[in-house]
Amino acid sequence: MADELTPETPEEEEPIKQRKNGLYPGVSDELAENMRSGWADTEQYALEPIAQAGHTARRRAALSARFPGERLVVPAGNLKTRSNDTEYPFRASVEYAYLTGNQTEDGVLVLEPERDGHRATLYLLPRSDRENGEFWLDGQGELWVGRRHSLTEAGKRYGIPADDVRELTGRLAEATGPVRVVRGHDAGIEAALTDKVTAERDEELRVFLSEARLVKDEFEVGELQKAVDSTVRGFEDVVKVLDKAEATSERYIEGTFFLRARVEGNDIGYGSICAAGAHACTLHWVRNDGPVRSGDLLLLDAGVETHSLYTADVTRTLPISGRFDEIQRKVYDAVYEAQEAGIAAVQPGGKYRDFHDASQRVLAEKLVEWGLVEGPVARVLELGLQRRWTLHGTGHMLGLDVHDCAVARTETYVDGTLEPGMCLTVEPGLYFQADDLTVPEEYRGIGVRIEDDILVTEDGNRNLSAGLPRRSDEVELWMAKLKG
Ligand SMILES: [Mn+2]
Repeated sequence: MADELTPETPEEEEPIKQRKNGLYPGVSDELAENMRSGWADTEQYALEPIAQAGHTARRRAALSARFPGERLVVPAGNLKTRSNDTEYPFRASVEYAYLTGNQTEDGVLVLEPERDGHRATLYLLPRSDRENGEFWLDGQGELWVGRRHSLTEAGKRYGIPADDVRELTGRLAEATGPVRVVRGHDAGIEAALTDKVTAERDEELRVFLSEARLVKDEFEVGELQKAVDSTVRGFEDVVKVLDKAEATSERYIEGTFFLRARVEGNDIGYGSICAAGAHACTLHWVRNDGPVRSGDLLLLDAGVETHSLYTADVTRTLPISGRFDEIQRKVYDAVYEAQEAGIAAVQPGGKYRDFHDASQRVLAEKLVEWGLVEGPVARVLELGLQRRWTLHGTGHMLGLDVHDCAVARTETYVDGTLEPGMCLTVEPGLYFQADDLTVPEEYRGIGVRIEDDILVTEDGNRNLSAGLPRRSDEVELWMAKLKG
């Protein structure tokens, strides 16, 4: 005899799915019947398209024109397990977000070739069926994860007709004709296409979508500005609580910035680097568990990501006490001068490499002037000797990824020409490791980076992050005002 928690399930009936956490070990027929009905119609009949719907349509049109007659498959990706039955927060693939504006896990954009262009379909999980119990008994049921758009609603919202994603792998397996898929996001979709695609042709699709993002449209520029504006407020938040950070650790800074990112945006765009003292010399210091001491510098490299997934990428190096000491100011002012030279070199029609070369030249000059490396400067630059202390490239494209357009070809990016609408960081730095015996002791443990987000315009550039002061005396004034 079965107890009431484990009812016998007749063979002919679909067995009830059990959640992994075992909250529903069994369900009586009466309860199952009860749960089917008594729910209001919540269909949203008057939905407006998302703000960027016109832009995503233009982006899909450019993609369609590049690959006529081919079926193109762009997955959003799936949830990734963090441990046992918990998952990392989901972030849609940039290719999918760029082309649809949608961010739903397991979503797939498919462009079907037609005689003229392509027909786009957004494949999504529809609303939960209340009849078969999936609404409340399945882990993906809306009762557990929240209401989804109906397919009709999604179609209106994103300006793309939507269909049931559970039908897609079958359709792809049966489909004929040339097809390409953006790899690395959805193993199930790739498995359905395995006999039909090649790595080389798929890579061409990925490269195209990376290069398409080099020049930002009006919507994207607006989002980047929003991301930067929130980031500016996040930096102000941090300065206001430096005394609390001193009483605790770098984690207080990380948490303070994260609060701003989550309240105003979607998230942080990358792990915040909250590096006090010599930690500033560790380029990707994200452990953020060190002490914050008055008299040291704080290198804060952080960016808010907007709800549409565009991120800022800003760095300031701040004196925790509010005042730079002599050697800190000397290093800081050199980096500032290098950044000024770099920003001035961001010009439409100019070479992408120009801003890097301009910044590196200034830094090499300073290192020679200070007697840390033997000149002349031309020799230092030719042999790259300054790199012991400059360490990294001077910037990168910015957008949906913090290091955006990463698979663009060298000739269109690193060896390319700047165009209006491109957005990049200019972020020179000088880093003297605590154990660097080639420099006088007073330099050791000082790391300085200044990073701004620069938009190439028709007649020059615009610093999107000009809301944060950069010159050393202006930084001190700004901090004094915020600390009160
Ligand atoms: Mn950066």
